[in-house]
Amino acid sequence: MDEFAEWSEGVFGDAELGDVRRTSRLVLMATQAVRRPSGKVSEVYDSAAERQGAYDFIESPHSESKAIGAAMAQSTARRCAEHDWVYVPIDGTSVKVWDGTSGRKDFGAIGTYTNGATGVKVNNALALTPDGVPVGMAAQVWWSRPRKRAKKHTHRNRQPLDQKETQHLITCIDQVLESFAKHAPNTKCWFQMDRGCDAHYVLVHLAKSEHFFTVRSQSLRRMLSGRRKAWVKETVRKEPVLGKFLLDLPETDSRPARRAKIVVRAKHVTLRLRDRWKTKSIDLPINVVLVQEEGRGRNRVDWLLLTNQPTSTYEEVMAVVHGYTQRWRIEELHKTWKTGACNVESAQLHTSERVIRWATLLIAVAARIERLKRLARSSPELSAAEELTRSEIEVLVLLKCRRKKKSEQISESPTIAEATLWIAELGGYTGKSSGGPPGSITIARGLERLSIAAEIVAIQKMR
Ligand SMILES: [Mn+2]
Repeated sequence: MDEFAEWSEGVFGDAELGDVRRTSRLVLMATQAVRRPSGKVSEVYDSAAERQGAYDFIESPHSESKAIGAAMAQSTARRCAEHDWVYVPIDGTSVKVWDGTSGRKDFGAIGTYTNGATGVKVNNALALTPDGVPVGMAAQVWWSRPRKRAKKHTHRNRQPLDQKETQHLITCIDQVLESFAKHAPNTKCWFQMDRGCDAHYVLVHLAKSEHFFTVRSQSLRRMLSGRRKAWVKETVRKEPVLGKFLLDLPETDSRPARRAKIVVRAKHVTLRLRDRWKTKSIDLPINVVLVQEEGRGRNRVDWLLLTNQPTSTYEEVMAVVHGYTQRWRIEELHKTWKTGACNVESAQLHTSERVIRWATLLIAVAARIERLKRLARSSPELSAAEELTRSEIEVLVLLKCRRKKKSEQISESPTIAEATLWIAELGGYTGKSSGGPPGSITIARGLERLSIAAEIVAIQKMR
């Protein structure tokens, strides 16, 4: 078995699809997808038989996406069991699928209701080691919104929509907790969530679990218990500065990467959480960390983090801030999944269930690419043999030796950082265009070329 087949068996081998042949097909499909990631089924599977097998699988009434997702989450939890705790960033996104049939397909609305975009919504939970290396997907919860915004205040729709969506987030948290209770009972999750996840019910729910959490507060005007009009941000702002540090912010759609000068403060408070109709309120004791960039820029960092982790010393507060920055890993995963390497939105499948099946397979592939990228940066000295098979390393060394500079020394047993760099070079990485370390796209392309070369060498040896 090569490394790709081994990985695929580990992630999807336990999928309960009612027939072992169906599970074998899924494992085969995933093996090929991780070798040659692409959003289009027809590009991943090049032989007619493989392609037909893949379409049959995706269209079968028995290939339930829930069972595929459950196998993936279970294998992630098992691999987390060796750690005392792991980070679990959760974030919502959507997979856009164009419905060209004026509403006859079952895709829901995404984005704003007026833009007419259709697709499927999803909450993703990713597990990361304490070093910030992706382990795999810890849970996925999919849903479709109605096509049109529900009229407010009708009897049937008394619950506001955003509250219904909060329910999907709670389901996602619960799936993570259930799968860890079963497969990694001694491992704590440290959930990391952005403003989109901050809701009264989510905070109360997390506080009741025995796990850790940090949620960025959406409202800066959350009330403190006991006093009228005591806003939490203003209260923490009056605390003395605990420390200053430099924080490297990654590039986003709206800003370039930059280094920010940060000031932190923290305080233990009791929040008064009230529901939308202000019929009842709950007092929640919580630690608050205020992370602010110095200066006046419009896009400056201004995070109000709510956590159940200790915040009495500078080190403890820094652990909370560092943990929150690990949330960026799920944003990067979404990027690799949706654009670039895996391109899930180009799938062109005709029902949301089929899109979900294929997208679940592709997110496991995306998580593996992110894992390799992060390992090369966080544990560069690790032996490449930890992640690649002997024969793949042999072929990689062979290919590298052909293209090396005269002065370069090539080790027969490279480190993970060297191997990842060579893989990225096969994928067209030169280090010149971005200036940074290899990214997901060049790594994915390099892995594809490596797998083809390794296959040829294996065939040669058999002759
Ligand atoms: Mn978000």
